[in-house]
Amino acid sequence: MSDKNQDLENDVVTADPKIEIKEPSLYKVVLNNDDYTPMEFVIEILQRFFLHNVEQATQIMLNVHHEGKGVCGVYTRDVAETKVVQVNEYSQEHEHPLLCSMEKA
Ligand code: TYC
Repeated sequence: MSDKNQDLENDVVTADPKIEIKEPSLYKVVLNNDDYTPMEFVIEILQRFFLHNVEQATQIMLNVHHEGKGVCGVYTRDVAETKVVQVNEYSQEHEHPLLCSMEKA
């Protein structure tokens, strides 16, 4: 089985028993805390890449700051991978050590 097919795992029952549909696996995109990235920059990331409003973004940032990590959003694998790359590139361009990663949901 290919890697991508392992991402299809949740059976969906259809009217026709011969037809088996699998839903894609979901992944959490996670922000990790650090001591140097400005809080305002993290809030900007959460608005720019995850479309949170400023209140949601502030809450998620503070949760990461206090708990060590936090979920920005849940996506299919390709979307999650793209967001991780975009956030890490944007943080590097701005010379902040902010780290974004993903975990199976
Ligand atoms: N801990 C950082 C500070 O005090 C803020 C921060 C929050 C950094 C969330 C990263 O994912 C993060 N400036």
